Amino acid sequence: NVTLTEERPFVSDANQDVVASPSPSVSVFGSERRWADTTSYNTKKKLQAWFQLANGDWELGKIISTSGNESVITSEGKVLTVKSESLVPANPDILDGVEDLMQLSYLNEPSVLYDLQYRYNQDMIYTKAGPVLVAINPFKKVPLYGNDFIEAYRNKSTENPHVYAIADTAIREMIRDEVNQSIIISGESGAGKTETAKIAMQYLAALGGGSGIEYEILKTNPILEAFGNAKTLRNDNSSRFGKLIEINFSETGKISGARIQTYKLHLKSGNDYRYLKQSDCCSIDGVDDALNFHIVTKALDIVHVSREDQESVFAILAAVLWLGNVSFTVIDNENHVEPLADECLVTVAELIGCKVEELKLALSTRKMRVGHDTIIQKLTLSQTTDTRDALAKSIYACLFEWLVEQINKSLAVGKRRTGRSISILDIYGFESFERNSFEEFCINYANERLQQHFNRHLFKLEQEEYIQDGIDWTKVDFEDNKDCLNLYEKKPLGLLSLLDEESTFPNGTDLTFANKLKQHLQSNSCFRGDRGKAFTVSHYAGEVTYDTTAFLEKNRDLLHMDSIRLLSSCSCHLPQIFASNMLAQSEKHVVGPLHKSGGGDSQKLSVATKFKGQLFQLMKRLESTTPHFVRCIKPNNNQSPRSYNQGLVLQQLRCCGVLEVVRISRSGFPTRMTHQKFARRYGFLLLENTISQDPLGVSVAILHRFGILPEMYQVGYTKLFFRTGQIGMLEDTRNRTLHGVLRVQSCFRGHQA
Ligand code: AD9
Ligand code: MG
Repeated sequence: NVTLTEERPFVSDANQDVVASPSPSVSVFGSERRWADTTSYNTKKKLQAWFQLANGDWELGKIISTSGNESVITSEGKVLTVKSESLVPANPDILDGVEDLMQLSYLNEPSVLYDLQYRYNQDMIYTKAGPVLVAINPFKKVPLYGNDFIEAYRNKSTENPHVYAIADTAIREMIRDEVNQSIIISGESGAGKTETAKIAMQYLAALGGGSGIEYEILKTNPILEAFGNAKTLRNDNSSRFGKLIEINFSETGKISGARIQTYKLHLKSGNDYRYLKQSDCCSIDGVDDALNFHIVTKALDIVHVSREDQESVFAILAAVLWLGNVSFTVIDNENHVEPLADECLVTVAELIGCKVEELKLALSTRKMRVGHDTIIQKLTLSQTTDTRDALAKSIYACLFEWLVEQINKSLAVGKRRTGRSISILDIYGFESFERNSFEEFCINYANERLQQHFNRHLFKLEQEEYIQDGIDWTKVDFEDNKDCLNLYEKKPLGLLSLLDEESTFPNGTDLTFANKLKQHLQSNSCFRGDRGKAFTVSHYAGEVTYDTTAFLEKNRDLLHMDSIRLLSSCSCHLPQIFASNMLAQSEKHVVGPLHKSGGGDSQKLSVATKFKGQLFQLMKRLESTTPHFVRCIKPNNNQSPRSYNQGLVLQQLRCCGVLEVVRISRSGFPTRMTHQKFARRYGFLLLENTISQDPLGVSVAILHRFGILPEMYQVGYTKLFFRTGQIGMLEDTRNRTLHGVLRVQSCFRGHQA
């Protein structure tokens, strides 16, 4: 039991309106990018405070004495002397493990970290941060799912934060407001996004089930995972595609169909999936491949992919693997090569249904248009290998798209699309590594857009509450990330435009690209040109330095027209479908001033531009929905249960904007209290008798009597709104007047009892 002295900040006596701390850690209209976390505060005796260890972890201590700018604290039997200003206020024990971070009296980084850890240690992996659900990957089975839990959330007999609760709110709001909903799940690789998406689907299927289609929808998971996931260093079952699944509901709230949109992003696949044998990860402990194969074929049956088509699917998979084994031999003294006409080449040709000779040409030559003539250029070994790999990748990508198409056909809603939908987005989160390349450059751009969506939503929520209570919301200033988005998107002088321009210049290199950025973007506050080929972008989640090595190459789509033509002429069952698709697409993309200089086979949309196009489509779809946000957090890098790495968690909380939510909620008028409550709580501090007066009158009198500055509060119809820290002063006075010493803990218990 901790006895708290009167200097202890106010702890609310009602569950719902706990008041924020009096520590002015954020300048309200300040330009700080991140919410300050190490603000010092009155280091009074006996207070609990956080101090930082050499390794960066935070530890809890109790202040014994303070002299000058140093404090003596005890922590786990040790006595230490620390700089007072480095202490960060800790919350009273009674607030240990609160369900919503907003309930914390002191909202600082160590307190947030501690709250999440406290809950995580008890298998409470879900916590709210205002409107956002934070989910920490348990890396083990936790007893939180299944019918009993679904039932409990359905009939609202539990209020614990949960993905089920998010899904439940989505359904209710969809029906109540007749607005489509979306559940946006983000986080690092291995943080649990795909599992979370499945858990949400499980709930939606249980509540909206009945027609049987929900069963099909759940079965799409093993199929997409079988073809779209791979083992990586960070996740044994890592999704190699972003996914938006839209589940359609009838007017009565029953599932009527679904649609899946994938964002095959041309990312990572190069390194992560270059022909199975190279990475020595063909078996995973505890995974039964034969059983999984059986599950997948059964699931394909359920989504109406015929056994014949399934055969073709596996034939195409085999073709991809054989293609990887095609080898080359030098044919002249200019180092040009052609493929060996061995078993590999012959098998590939047979499986995809083309002549061996055609395949050979497509792999070893390139048609170029020069003026009105077409010339045939022979390729060197590295060029042919690239061509081969690009072909294999695109066959695989087409196969995957074809599967998604089949699934969508099977799940298609009836022709009448009158009902509403809930979409679940499972997409990569913000990434920042020691070395960041083109992939991170694209992923972080997408996250910057999603963050903007997120900010706007938060802003709207706040705004609604202010307007509802008649508050002037123009006084609330939220930080925006539009400068960074501008840096990416501005034409012609933005990161994406400059990248595309340089990618089409025959003499463009990564270095000329980096120099061009420095030349044109130096004035943008979110950009910094670094030494050599690097540049730094100031993202909402922090600075990221990108190395431009291979940017141009990755941005140019390597698949050449020759390969596309080959695929479109194949006779086998499946490529017909997708190759024609592809040809149509690439022809569509020939237009546009960007690619004028390319000529011949390079007239295609760049990877970054395609990415941007897809992102805009995605945003358009999301913008017509009411969003719900889930942020998945990976507590350690070893995929192991019961291990919580503070530094790792903190970095993710920053990247996924959880700390931003906290900051945003503090930058407006985060403390709210009804007139009645305010009058009851502080009315006795007025000298005059207030019993007969109305609560609003008493409230205003209190505000005046204690000289609270007009810019520090707003009076709403039903509530008073305060800036951070204002209530603390009143609370001090109240406590001193009442007791001198207040036992917060027992007072709180008394209330809860
Ligand atoms: V990636 O960006 O696709 O590489 P995800 O999707 O974020 O990644 P995933 O959902 O695949 O991660 O989760 C990784 C692993 O964590 C799973 O295979 C499970 O073993 C584990 N996991 C995640 N969430 C849960 C959970 N709620 N309960 C139990 C979980 N285990
Ligand atoms: Mg995943």
